[in-house]
Amino acid sequence: DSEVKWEQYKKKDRNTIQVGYSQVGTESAWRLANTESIKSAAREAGISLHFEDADQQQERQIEAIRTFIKEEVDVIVLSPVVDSGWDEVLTEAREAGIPVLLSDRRIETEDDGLYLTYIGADFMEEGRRAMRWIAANVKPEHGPVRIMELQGTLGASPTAERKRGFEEQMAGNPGYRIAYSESGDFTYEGGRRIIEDYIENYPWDIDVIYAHNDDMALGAVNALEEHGIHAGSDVVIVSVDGTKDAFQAMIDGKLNCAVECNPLLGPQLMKAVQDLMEGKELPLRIITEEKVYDQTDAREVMKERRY
Ligand code: GYE
Repeated sequence: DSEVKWEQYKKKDRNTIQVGYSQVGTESAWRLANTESIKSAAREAGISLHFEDADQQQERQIEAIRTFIKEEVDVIVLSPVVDSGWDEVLTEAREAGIPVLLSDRRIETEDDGLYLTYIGADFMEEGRRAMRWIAANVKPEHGPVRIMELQGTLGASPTAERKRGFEEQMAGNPGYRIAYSESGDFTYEGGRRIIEDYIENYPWDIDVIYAHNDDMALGAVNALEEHGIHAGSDVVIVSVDGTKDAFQAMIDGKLNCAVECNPLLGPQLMKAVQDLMEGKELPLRIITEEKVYDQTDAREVMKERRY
C-alpha cells in the first residue's frame, strides 16, 4: 500500500551502504554526464555502487533489479527507460524489504507505494519553456510556423511530458503547428535518420525543429547541412538538455536555443540514500533547478559548463 515507511524495511548490519543502480543506457551526452555524476557522488559518499547499464532495454533493467535483490543491496535506484511495466519487479523488491528510489525518469503505477521518491527534472515545464521561446522568437509570417518534433524514446516519461508541456503551451495559438513528429530514441543517429527520411519523402518546408534532446538536434544539424540546409538560420532549432556540445553549436550559430535539463543528480541522490538509511523521511519529489539559454548567452555560459 501507499503507507510504506522506512521502518518497514529491514536495516542491514554493515558499515558500507550498498546501492544497486539500474541505468537506462549510454544513448546521449546527458546520460554519460548523469552516470559520471552518480558514480563520483557514490565514491565521495563512501557508498558501494552496483551499477548496471541496460542499453535502453527494459528486460535488462528488470534483470538487474532481480540481481540487486539477490545481492541484498540496501537501496535500489531505478532510472526507468519506459514508464510502464514495473509493478511486478518493484513488488518483488518491496517484498524483499528493499526501498526503491526513482532517478531521472518516472513510472506510471496505481501503487505509489512501490517507490519512495523521485529525483529529477520537471519535463512538462521544459516542454512549455521550449514553446515559449519559439513563440517569443519565431513569428508566423506566411501562415502558421511549421514545427518538426524529434521525440525521445517512446514510452519514456521525458518524451511524453516534453511533448505534453509543449503542446499545452501551444494550445489555442493558431500561429504554430506541429507538422511532423517522429521518435529518434534520444540518439544522434536517430535525429539524423528523421531528417534523412523526411527529405527523401517531402519537399523541405519546416521552419522550426523542436528536439527532445541535444543529441537528436545535433544529428539533425548534421543531416540538414549535408543537404545544404543551414541549421540555425534556414531552420530554427530548439532542443532540451543544454550539454556542452549544444552550447558549442549555439556559439557556431547552428542551434538556436537549449532548454536546460540538469543531469548532475548524483549528489542529491546520494544525500537521499544517506537520509533514508538514517531513518529520515524523504520528500515525495526532489526537483532540480533549470534555465533556458540561447545564442545571446551561450559564449558566457560555456566557460563554466560542467557537462
Ligand atoms: O534528456 C536525454 C536522455 O531522461 C532526462 O534522457 C533524460 C533524457 C535526456 O537520453 O538526453
